[in-house]
Amino acid sequence: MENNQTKMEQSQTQQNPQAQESKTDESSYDAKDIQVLAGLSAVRKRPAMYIGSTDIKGLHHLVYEAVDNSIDEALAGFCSKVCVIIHNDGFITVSDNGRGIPVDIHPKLNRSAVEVVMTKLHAGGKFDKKVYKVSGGLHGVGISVTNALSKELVVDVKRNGKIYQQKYQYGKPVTELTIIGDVDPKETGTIVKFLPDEQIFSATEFSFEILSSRLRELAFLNKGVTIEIEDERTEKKNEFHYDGGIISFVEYLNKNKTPLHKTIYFNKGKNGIQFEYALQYNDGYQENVFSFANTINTYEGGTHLIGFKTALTRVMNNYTEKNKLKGMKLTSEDIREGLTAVISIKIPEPQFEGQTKTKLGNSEIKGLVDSIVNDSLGSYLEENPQIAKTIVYKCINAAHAREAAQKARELTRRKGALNHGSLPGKLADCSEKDPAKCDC
Ligand code: 0RA
Repeated sequence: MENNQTKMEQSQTQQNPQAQESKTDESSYDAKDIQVLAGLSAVRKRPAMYIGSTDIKGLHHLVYEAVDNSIDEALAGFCSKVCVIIHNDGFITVSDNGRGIPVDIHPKLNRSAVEVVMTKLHAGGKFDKKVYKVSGGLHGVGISVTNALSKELVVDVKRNGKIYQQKYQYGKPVTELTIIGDVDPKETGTIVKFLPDEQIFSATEFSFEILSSRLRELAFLNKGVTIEIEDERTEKKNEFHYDGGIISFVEYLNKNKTPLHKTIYFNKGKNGIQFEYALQYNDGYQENVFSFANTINTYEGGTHLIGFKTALTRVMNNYTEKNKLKGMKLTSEDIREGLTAVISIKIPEPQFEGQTKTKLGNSEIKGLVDSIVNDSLGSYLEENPQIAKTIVYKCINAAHAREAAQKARELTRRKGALNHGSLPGKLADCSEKDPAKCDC
């Protein structure tokens, strides 16, 4: 091994004099060993920096990081099924029928690609520079973080008609990558089984419900992929598969409501960015808009959501004006009453901001989404006047209700001002501005 390494370094140096420079950080055996271990100990020292927290939420992130690798393999077109099994003994398994992590020796790092993926921060799908990692955990840190925060982890790879296995503890390999059996050469995939480190996490029990709801979301966002979850503790099982993608998502969200029209859906690509949205109004008053960036639920919104809302408001007002349906201006809130929508964007370099890193920050996205929605929804309304009218009347109704509510509020306030002096005993105390004098 050591000899090979030296030869390889020499030939690299001969071919490319600049390689000398990177020799110490990437290709020298000792240096890269230290680099990997430094990465892992950084994760163990400050786990929250990598998975958000060390509570129940962080615990489940370990699973999402593993699942995201399988989803990426599915998005690349090589995997159709992902399975999660919660075991009785605290272990959890994530498996897929993808190509299997490559088992050959990574030329620069002189170790198997399996080991690199499992131990190197950010090593995830970066092998192939042409395809960017689309799905990504909270911070897209990769499965090595799951490994670093696990007391034990076993990876099995089915590839080339063999089953390869390597075991780790606290992220460090404790065995070589070893062939443990044969398999039909057509059968390929990756199986990762791990036990979270109870010294790191304040909670170590996986929740079937929490995992199910995220896996269902992932199945909606990655149409055609089958995602299964099984709980050996309770024998509960779920299987998620949606050929309709986010159209199915919207219909799922509206399942207990009365929809006013068939779901509107568009999917557009521009400059390596893919944006899709699905929307359907129901006869209720709630706004139910979910936004995702690279399959991450952007609870705090961001530029994609702003672009979508801005365009939606403009398109509806333009249509209303153009068709002389009503003289009044519809506010963005009027337009989102009874609206159920899912928007999903996939971009090469997402910037996540905000308190929980769930706000998309990329500034160029706002205009791009705005223009896609403006054009596609604008034409859709022109081509589907019946649906357009249904939606616009719903929005006008909301505007009337808003104005009526505003008037009622003003009236109540005026009355309230007149009555203020006559509040009885205890309640009157509550109107005191100085908290020291207030006993409620
Ligand atoms: C690196 C390169 C390739 C696949 C993967 C990683 C991979 C990683 C994981 C983790 C869980 N499941 C996975 N499936 C695939 C490309 C493989 C090739 O070129 O054959």
